[in-house]
Amino acid sequence: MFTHSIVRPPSANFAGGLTTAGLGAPNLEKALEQHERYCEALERCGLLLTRLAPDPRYPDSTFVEDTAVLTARCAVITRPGAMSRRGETSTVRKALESFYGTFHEIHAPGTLDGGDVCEAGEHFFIGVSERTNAEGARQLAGFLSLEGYTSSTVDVRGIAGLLHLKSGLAYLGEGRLLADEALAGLKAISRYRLICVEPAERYAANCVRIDDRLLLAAGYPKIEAKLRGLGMNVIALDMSEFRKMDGGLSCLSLRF
Ligand code: CIR
Repeated sequence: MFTHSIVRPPSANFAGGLTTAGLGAPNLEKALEQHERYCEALERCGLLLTRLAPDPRYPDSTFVEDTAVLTARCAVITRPGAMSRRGETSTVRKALESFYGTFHEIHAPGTLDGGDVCEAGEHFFIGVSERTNAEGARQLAGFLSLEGYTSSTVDVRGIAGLLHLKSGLAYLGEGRLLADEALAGLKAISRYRLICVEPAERYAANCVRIDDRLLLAAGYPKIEAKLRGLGMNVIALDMSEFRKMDGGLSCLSLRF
């Protein structure tokens, strides 16, 4: 059960971050508004927020999820795959020091983005992607094993349009995974109950479950109806400005 979350609003130069979306430049005012709604939703789920100050040194730093992997027993500080994002980890680590006693850290030549790590109870799926290399995945698997967790790697490099594993995969609890159709055939996830997201709605595959609530991107009616039909308590959030910067819903927060 999560009790806390770390968030950081986009900085004034948010539009200068990395993107491949081709959806145009984000509107900062709208992004700040959407971020605030997102924070309110986390609070509605009962989480206590640590709000970091915007950091204009790193235009992508609102995507805090990529800087750490948080488990009930330890925090792992990542080494982001994009050079322009490497420095984002230090302020997040500082904020985590008041909550965690055990830290591990990904070291060179390993790279790992938190967006590639999907926690499913005591098991973790680790994506190998354009950002997370095999060495980063190996180091994380070692740390998780030390702490008593299991893990498996999922290579998403061949899947067009998926920046991170979690761009297309989310754990919904009770053995259920929400998955982009392109991931559905993978052996690594075959023993889970899959709820597939069709290509037109693939952005919504990145969602966040907090206890009995599900934070989902707004504007994807088929998957929203399907999840509501399964009894999920959906909170739909407009993510349009973050999508323009390749950001999914989960990447705006660290939850622990
Ligand atoms: C990047 O390319 O690194 C950012 N513009 C987006 C990061 C999104 N992170 C995530 O989905 N975990």
